[in-house]
Parts: sequence; C-alpha cells; structure tokens
Amino acid sequence: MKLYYAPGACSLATRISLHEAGLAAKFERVDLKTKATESGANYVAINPKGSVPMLVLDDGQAVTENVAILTLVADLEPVFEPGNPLGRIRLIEMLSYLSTELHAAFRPLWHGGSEVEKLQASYAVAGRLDLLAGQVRELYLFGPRFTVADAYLFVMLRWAIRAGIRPPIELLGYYERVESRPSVRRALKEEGLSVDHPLPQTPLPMAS
Ligand SMILES: N[C@@H](CCC(=O)N[C@@H](CS)C(=O)NCC(=O)O)C(=O)O
Repeated sequence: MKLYYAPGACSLATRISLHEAGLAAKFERVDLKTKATESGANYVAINPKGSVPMLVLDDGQAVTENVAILTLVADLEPVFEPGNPLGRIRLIEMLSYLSTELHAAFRPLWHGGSEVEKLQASYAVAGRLDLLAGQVRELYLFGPRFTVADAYLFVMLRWAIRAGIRPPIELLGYYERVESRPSVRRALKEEGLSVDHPLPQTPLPMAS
C-alpha cells in the first residue's frame, strides 16, 4: 500500500491507523500548494481531486476520502470495530460526523476566511468538540478500544489546539491519552511534527 499524505493534514489519521493495525505501507508526501509529490510527480494527474489522503492498494486500486479509507483500514483490522451490535455502522456514523461536520468546520480557518468567518468557524469547531466530548466512553470514543475514529478525532483536536480553540476539558485527557500511543508518536515523528502542543488557556472572544 502507499499513502499520499501531507504533514499534519487529515491524512495523519490514516498513517496512525495503519500503524495501529500493523499494516506496512509506503508514504509519499504531497505539497498541497504546488501539487507536486516528493518524487516529482504531478499529484493531480495521480488524484484529480488534488487532496490527501489517497491510499493506493497493492493491486493498484486507489481509494480517496477519509471516511472510505479509514473504514477500509478498519475492515482490514477487525480489532478496530467498536464492540457493540451496530459496530461497523456506528463507526461509519462517527467517521461521517468527523468528516462532514467537524473537519469541514475548519475550512474558513485554513482557507483565507474573513475574521468574522474565522470566529464563526472557531465556534462551530468548539461546539462540535463539545458534542464529541460527551461521546468519549471510558478511554476512547467507543469505550476501551482505540479505533480509526480516534485517530481522526486526534488530528482534528491537534488542529483545534493549533488554531487557539480550547478543547473541552474532557477531551484534554483524551488528547494526551491518544498522543501517548506508540502508533501516534511514531506517526508524528515520521511527519516531523511536535508531540508537545501547549494547550491554549485563552478562551475564544465573545461572538458579536
Ligand atoms: N473530502 C476529502 C477532503 C480531504 C481534505 O480536505 N484534505 C485536505 C488536507 S486535510 C487537502 O488535501 N487539501 C488540499 C486540497 O484539497 O487541495 C476527504 O474527506 O478525504
């Protein structure tokens, strides 16, 4: 397998999940601005969407979209499946929320939104993190088992911290718990990312 990624981007969730699953893969960095890969290829010619992640399977089939890729990795490693009757469906439900509601809420922060749009986005992210904080059961989103959804939420929390959005208190311990997993440490190191992110103390300004 080969994962096309950008350091610290949402593709980090796939790298963490591959490591958790013990699945070997090659990794090719993509410059999201120039769309050049580290081997000098034009990424848009490889993936017309131009976004990461993209996972190329050993038979050459390419899979895009976080929800599909993370579900695929979970299918390859059954330990990821939440241990409840609707396990796989609950996992897809959570991945979909993370993708369409939380991940999407960040966009104005990264893509040149106005100050008002950025503040609105910060509140949207904070609200969605609050909702998710209520879903952490025991250690992780689905109880004692770490799943691909935790890998995705970890990356979103990392972004929130970088953007100065204070995560709900319940998610601070969760963040540190996930960050201390060997798969996560390894993935951060491989992407040249710091493990110690200071947690912001300043609340968001009041919305007008
Ligand atoms: N719909 C895609 C979106 C992935 C996405 O937003 N990737 C970002 C990095 S986190 C990206 O590649 N942005 C650059 C671009 O889309 O040109 C998915 O869920 O996988």
